[in-house]
Amino acid sequence: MTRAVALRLAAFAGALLLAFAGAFALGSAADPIAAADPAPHAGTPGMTDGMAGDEPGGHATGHSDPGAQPPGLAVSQDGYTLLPATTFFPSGQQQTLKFTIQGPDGKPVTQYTKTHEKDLHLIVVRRDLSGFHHVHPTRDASGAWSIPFTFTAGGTWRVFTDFQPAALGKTLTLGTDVNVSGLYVPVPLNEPSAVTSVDGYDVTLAGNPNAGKESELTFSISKGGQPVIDLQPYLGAFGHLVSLRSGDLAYLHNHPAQLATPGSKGGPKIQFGTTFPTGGTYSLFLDFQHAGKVHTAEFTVNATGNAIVPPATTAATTASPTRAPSSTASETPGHESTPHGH
Ligand SMILES: [Cu+2]
Repeated sequence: MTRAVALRLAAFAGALLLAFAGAFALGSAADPIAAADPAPHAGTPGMTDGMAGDEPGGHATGHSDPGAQPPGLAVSQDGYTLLPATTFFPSGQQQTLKFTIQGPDGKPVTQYTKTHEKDLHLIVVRRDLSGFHHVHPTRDASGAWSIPFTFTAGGTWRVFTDFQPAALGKTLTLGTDVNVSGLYVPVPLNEPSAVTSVDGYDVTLAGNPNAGKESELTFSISKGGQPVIDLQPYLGAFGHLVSLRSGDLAYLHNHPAQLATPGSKGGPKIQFGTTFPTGGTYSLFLDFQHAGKVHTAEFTVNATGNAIVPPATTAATTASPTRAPSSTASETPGHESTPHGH
């Protein structure tokens, strides 16, 4: 089942749910337990030091410590803790996603070292790896981060914060789960493919995704059969690649080695060095900017070391896109509503 089909099923199931909702409301109104608010609970306990996810000016190479966990699996690490203001949200309504990063002194962190032009990168995705967003919240004087955000469907969503405290010589990626009410229809991953489409762009992927050693991944972007040769720098790079491991959503964030100075042009190829920590299936989300808009291309990759070879004639033969809900970067509030400089 493709994601597009799953979405249509979700819409149909939603109509069914409305039909049942009245009966359910009658039942729950008489039941004080069912009507009670769920109590907040803590996230996962702190885990061990992970690989550096986002190294300024280069790409994540990963430490060679074989016992280390990848980033993004813990809510607390090295004395820093992600503290969401709430972990309960309704779906389909714009809410304020608000949180602090608590430092080793117990206070909200207010001093950051920028990575890729931002003090903090916020990645939001549902646990089934649908609905990916990469946005940039704003921070108030007290250290609280916030951004308007709409969770498009029910389910458990993962919120990652990718940042470097000024007092720490490395980046951290802390993650927490949040609970979104509303209909939950899990969306299966797309089959692995060397070709995808987003917003009228055709994107191909070539490379040998290895586990445990660096793999070179090359994305090529075309539009209407023509290679795109005027990609714009977005947050200091021609591409940003977030890879999430299926199963536990371990987090990798990579940037191309090639520099993207202001006003320069990139494309059609964007190359990344990526170290998948283990074998397994990963969702890859490539952000790139063209003609003033940010787009997110999505791939499913099996880290097996086997070559991914795109077909020779990709642009004209690309199938209709199978899309995750709300993964269009241009719809993302943070890309439009927050200034890119601080
Ligand atoms: Cu970012």
